[in-house]
Amino acid sequence: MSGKYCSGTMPVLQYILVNLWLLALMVTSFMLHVLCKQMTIETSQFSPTANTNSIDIKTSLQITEGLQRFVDKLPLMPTLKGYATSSYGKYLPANLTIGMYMKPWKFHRDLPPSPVFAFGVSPEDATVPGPSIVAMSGVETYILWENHLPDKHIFVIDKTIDVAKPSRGVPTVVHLHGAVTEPNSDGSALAWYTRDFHEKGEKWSKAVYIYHNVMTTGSMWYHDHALGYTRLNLLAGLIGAYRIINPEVESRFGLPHYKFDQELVIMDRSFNNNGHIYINSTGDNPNLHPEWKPEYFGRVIIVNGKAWPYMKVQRRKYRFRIINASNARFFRLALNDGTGFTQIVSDSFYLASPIYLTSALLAPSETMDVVIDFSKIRNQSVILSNDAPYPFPNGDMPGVADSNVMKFVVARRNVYDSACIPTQFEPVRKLSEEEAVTTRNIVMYEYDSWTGQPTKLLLNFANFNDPVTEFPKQGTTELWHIVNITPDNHPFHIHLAAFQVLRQQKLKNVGELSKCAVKHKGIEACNITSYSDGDPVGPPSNEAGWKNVFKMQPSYVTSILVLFSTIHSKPFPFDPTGDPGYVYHCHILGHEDNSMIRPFVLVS
Ligand SMILES: *[C@@H]1O[C@H](CO)[C@@H](O)[C@H](O)[C@H]1NC(C)=O
Ligand SMILES: *[C@@H]1O[C@H](CO)[C@@H](O)[C@H](O)[C@H]1NC(C)=O
Ligand SMILES: *[C@@H]1O[C@H](CO)[C@@H](O)[C@H](O)[C@H]1NC(C)=O
Ligand SMILES: *[C@@H]1O[C@H](CO)[C@@H](O)[C@H](O)[C@H]1NC(C)=O
Ligand SMILES: *[C@@H]1O[C@H](CO)[C@@H](O)[C@H](O)[C@H]1NC(C)=O
Ligand SMILES: [Cu+2]
Repeated sequence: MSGKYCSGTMPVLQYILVNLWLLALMVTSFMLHVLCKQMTIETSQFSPTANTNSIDIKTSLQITEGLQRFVDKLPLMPTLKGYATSSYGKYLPANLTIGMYMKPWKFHRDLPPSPVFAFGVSPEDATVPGPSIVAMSGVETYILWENHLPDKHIFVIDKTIDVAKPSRGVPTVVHLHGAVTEPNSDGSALAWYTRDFHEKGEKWSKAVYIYHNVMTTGSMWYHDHALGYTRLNLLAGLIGAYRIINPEVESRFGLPHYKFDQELVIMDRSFNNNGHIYINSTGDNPNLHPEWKPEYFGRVIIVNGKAWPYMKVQRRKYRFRIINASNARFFRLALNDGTGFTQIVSDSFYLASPIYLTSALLAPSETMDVVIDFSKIRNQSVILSNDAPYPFPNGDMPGVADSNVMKFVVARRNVYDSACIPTQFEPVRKLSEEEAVTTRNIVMYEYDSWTGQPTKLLLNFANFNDPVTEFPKQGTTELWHIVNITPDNHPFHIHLAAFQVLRQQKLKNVGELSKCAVKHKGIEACNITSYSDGDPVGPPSNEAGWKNVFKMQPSYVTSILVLFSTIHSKPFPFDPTGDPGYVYHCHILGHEDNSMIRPFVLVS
């Protein structure tokens, strides 16, 4: 059944093992049940300090450090089917209505409920993250995204950046990250709307979005993208997972599926002692921007809406679709006993072949599918940990709180596991530099105040609302050089198009290059070659295939080949040209909001 791809157990042996397992299951299930129950009774008498309303970082951290880890069970988000099935077994398009609601949410057993913005089919069903949408490859999903949010936001809004300005209400617009979507359904930052479509942005054109689900398979996520609000709307909870399935392709791979295939949506948050999500709402340059800060880091790691949860797992393989939904925190994930795992998907795309890793670096908004084989774990539990500095790569090391992500409680006995990790997936067609019809330079630049605090970050020295400068021709490949002369690593994301990383070239004399770039408002006049430091390097092997986000290292020029068609070079099943176009941007949300985001418009 899993054919030539599979490197698992032999079929006859499998058959015997299945039968043995079924027998063993009947005998031991009751025992296991009792055992598991015992294992999860972890005692903790922590209770939060008296409920005052003081919004002060010390108290917030106190709560954070005092919260007991691994006491809440990992929630599995509700799933919504984005397709229907006819009586003949044919897959048909489906219509969904998903609302955005304000509601209380328990992030931890010992935290009071936090006001959040949550996606769901009703206020009662709304969750953080929102429901996981399961779409069928090649079958359209129509979604009416309804805004039911109140007049006032739960966070302070900074009106001094380029921001949606309704007279009241919370502006939102939904973008499906990694999707191949028509411009009018892509969630343009200017297509925002408030409750009941009362007020709308200048590029709003329709209420029901269409997702063509053209990709063969994919793990993606949906989130808010409203102008100048993205960082705050995501912080409030407007995030959810979305996957495109393809039974025909995936049954050949034989990977873990059904309940052994789960999303892990990871984010970081801090809390006040009254349970409210804490954000320091004084800007770094308050005279210029009263609230805006370039990054947000929380000290509590939240997985599927719970702080440091635990998950009981069987001693077998599981597939996890990990989505980094944090604002600015990078995660370098590892199992704390040194056991490795196998990465199979990077940013929605299967790798050409799986890669065994002992740790993996995930930037904000990046997604990664891994298989963890818990039969390899010797202990009864293992912790998924994080050791990425924040800001990445030169910031502080995480402490005891944020170095823990979640805990897997592993059952004692081995079970029969029919899932396997194939030795190869589909070959990835390598784009070549020769096929690029256009070359573009994109300079990442950070403006600082006299105190050295960032005041805004730009791409090519242009604001979001400056005229469009990129008009790629649909069906073509382009070579983009991303020149990062800021001190930060920026996860660079392009809507619609997938890309491949060609090379990363280190730069020297960046101060001088920076002066030249500022003087000419671009680097065309600066002879970038003369700033090369050493030989270029390729992407890491687990990022050598298709990508929709790539981490642009500071003082590097990273060259990528961008394909403006589907990855199988088929035309888009919709008109990708025209208004409101698409965007490319940094996925650190504070950067994107001010204003590391630029439009591009496809032409035919
Ligand atoms: C979805 O909605 C469209 C109209 O927006 C309608 O034509 C279609 O029949 C609906 N499909 C389903 C499966 O309800
Ligand atoms: C909030 O941020 C401001 C500006 O960076 C800083 O001066 C202040 O100390 C911060 N407040 C707390 C409680 O950390
Ligand atoms: C998540 O994304 C943020 C922002 O890009 C990044 O800083 C962080 O390292 C990422 N975490 C993981 C686990 O990838
Ligand atoms: C297994 O658990 C024990 C006790 O918690 C711990 O001391 C030991 O380091 C663990 N072993 C591994 C390989 O993680
Ligand atoms: C750019 O710099 C390189 C390396 O220093 C040099 O070989 C080349 O001639 C320069 N090109 C121009 C146009 O000045
Ligand atoms: Cu950035």
